Amino acid sequence: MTYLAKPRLHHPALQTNKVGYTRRDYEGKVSTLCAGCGHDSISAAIIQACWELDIEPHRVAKLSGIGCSSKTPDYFLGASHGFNTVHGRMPSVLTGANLANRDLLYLGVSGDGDSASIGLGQFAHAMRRGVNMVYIVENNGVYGLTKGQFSATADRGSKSKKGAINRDSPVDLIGMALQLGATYVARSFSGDKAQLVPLIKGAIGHGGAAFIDVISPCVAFNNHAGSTKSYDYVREHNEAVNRIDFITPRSEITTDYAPGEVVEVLQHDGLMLRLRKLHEGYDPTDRLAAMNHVQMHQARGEVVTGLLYVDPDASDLHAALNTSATPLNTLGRGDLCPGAQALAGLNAALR
Ligand SMILES: Cc1ncc(C[n+]2csc(CCOP(=O)(O)OP(=O)(O)O)c2C)c(N)n1
Ligand code: SF4
Ligand SMILES: [Mg+2]
Repeated sequence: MTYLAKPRLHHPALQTNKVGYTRRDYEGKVSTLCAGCGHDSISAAIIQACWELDIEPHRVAKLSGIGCSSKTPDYFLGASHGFNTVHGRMPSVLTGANLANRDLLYLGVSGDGDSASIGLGQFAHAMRRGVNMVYIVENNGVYGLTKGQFSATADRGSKSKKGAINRDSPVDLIGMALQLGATYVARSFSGDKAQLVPLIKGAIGHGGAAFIDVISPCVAFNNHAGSTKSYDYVREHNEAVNRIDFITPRSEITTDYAPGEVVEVLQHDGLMLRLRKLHEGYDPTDRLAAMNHVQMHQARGEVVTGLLYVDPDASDLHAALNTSATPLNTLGRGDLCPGAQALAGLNAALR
C-alpha cells in the first residue's frame, strides 16, 4: 500500500556514493503498481542515475500529473521535494517552481495521457520555452489508471485488449519536442536499463529542456499481440541509433574507439557525453536530420531509441528572461524593494 514505507534497515556494508548515500537512500515508498509494469523499471533507473551522479536527494524536486506514471515519484527519491499536480499540469507548476528557485534539479514525470492528451499544450510550452528540467514521459499508449482506453500516443491500427482498432493518428511527442526546440531529446525502453540510465544521467547534466520518451508497457491493458507498446513489439522493433558509454570528465576517458565510431558532446556542466554510434552517419547534433530519421523509421513500424538530438550550447528560460541567479526565497528586502528613489525614476521614465 502507498503509505507503507520500506524498512530503513540495510546491510552496513552497502556501497555509498561520494556524498555518503547508499542506493537505498534514493528509494521511495513500496510501489502499488501492477507487478511487471514498465513504470517501476523507470523508477529504478532514476534511482540508479541519481545515486551514480552523487546527487543529494534534497536538491531534487520531482513533479508529476495524474496517472499510474504520475504516481511513481512516490516510489523513488523519498527524501526529495515532491508535488503531485492536477492532470496534465505538471509543466506549468514545474516552470513556476523553477523560476522561483533555479538551484534545484527539476524532474518532471508524466504519462502519455497526462502529456499528449489533457496536457499537450503544457508539454509544448515547457519545451519551447526551454525550461531547465528532465521531462520523462512513461509512454504505454493507454490510460493505465482509468483501465486501458487508447491514449493519444497509441499508433493508428493498434489493437486494444478487447480487440478494438485505434483509428486516430498518434501524437508523436518526440517529433513535437524536436520541432518545438527541446535541446535534449531521447527515446528509450523501460526494459533496457543499460540504455535508460545513461540517458537520464545525460538529461540531468543538460542545461535546458531535456525530454525522454520511455516506452513503458502496461502489463494490465496493453501488452498483447496487436499493440505497438508491448514488451514483445518494442524488443522486436527497437532501432537504437547510439549508446551513451561515458558521462565523465574528459581526463577519465580511457577506452579506445575507431575513428568515426564515437561522437563526443561536452555539456554545460563539464560532463562529457560519449555516444557510440550504432547507425552509420547518425549525427545527434543535427535537429532536422533527427526529425527525418525518426519519422522515416516510424513509418516502417520501427521504434528509434537512443539520444536522438542534443544541443551542447543549450540555454534555458532563466537566461532568456535574465532572472536573478539567487533563489527568490533567499533574496533580502533590499533586493526585492529598490527604494522610493528608484521607483520614482521608473515612473518618470513611463510618463
Ligand atoms: C481533469 C481530469 N480528467 C480526467 C481524469 C481521469 N484520469 C486519471 S488518470 C488519466 C489518464 C492517465 O493516463 P496516463 O497519463 O497515460 O498514465 P498511465 O496511467 O497510463 O501511466 C485520466 C484520464 C482526471 N484525473 N482528471
Ligand atoms: S494499470 Fe498498467 S500502467 Fe497502471 S500500474 Fe498496472 S501495468 Fe502499470
Ligand atoms: Mg499511459
